[in-house]
Amino acid sequence: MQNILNAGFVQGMVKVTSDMWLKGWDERNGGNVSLRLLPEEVSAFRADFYPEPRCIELSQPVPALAGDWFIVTGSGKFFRNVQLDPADCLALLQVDDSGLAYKIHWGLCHGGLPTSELAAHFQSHSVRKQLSQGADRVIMHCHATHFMALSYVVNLDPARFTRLLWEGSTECLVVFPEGVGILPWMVPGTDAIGQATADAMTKHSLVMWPFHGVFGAGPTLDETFGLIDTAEKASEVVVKVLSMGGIRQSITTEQLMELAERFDVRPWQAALQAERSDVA
Ligand code: 2HA
Ligand code: ZN
Repeated sequence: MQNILNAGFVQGMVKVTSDMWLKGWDERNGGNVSLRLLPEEVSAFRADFYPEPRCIELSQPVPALAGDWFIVTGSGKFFRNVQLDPADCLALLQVDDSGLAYKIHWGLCHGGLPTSELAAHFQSHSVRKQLSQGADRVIMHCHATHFMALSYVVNLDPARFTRLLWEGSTECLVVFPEGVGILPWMVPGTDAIGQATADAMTKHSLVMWPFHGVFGAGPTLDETFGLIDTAEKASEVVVKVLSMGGIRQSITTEQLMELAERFDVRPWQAALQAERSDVA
């Protein structure tokens, strides 16, 4: 039997949380990550499971995730500490067959609970799993600095904001052709913000929580980190451009359409036709 600390999914969570900390996106206990696992990925590590797993009821049922396994970050845990003690900072859990509760089989070795944003993660997983026919397995939340800074100055219309980011770097339209959804400001850690996030995830792989941060969805930890990193990079460019006096020239609608054709993506039409959210 292999040690679960060497499992690819534990090492992957260590790497991504460490990178996110180094990016400055996850101060204190900010941010949370969940990765859906297949039973065959988990079964090799049964020897490390708790003999009597803790069972915890969900505040909102997730029938679409019945029986599914997840590794998630723990509530109140600091991303900078995950690499030092993954068994304390992470939790391996399985949703029960009714989708009403879950059991913690490994991790949180000194007690505690999975991420306070579990509702947003599970509701979003339900949506993305179905939408992507099982391909999407990661939900990632962080406080990406420039992305959230923009929420204080730009028009918060999702199509106009998407257009602004697409113009912020040539690769953006290719990386997130379906654009960025935007919620109103809401209290975090609630079923309501979880439902609103999942609703936005029916159309977008990126969702802005204004004055707070970003949610991203993708097939792997690498892809989802890369998605948020790309949006954050474009946001940083836009922040610098605005600080230099604003946009004087940019990528045109025709050029965005050329990009879409070359890379065979279908960009969100509303954003392609939108006027950029211009605050200069
Ligand atoms: O505490 O980022 O949104 C983790 C969070 C809550
Ligand atoms: Zn947060």
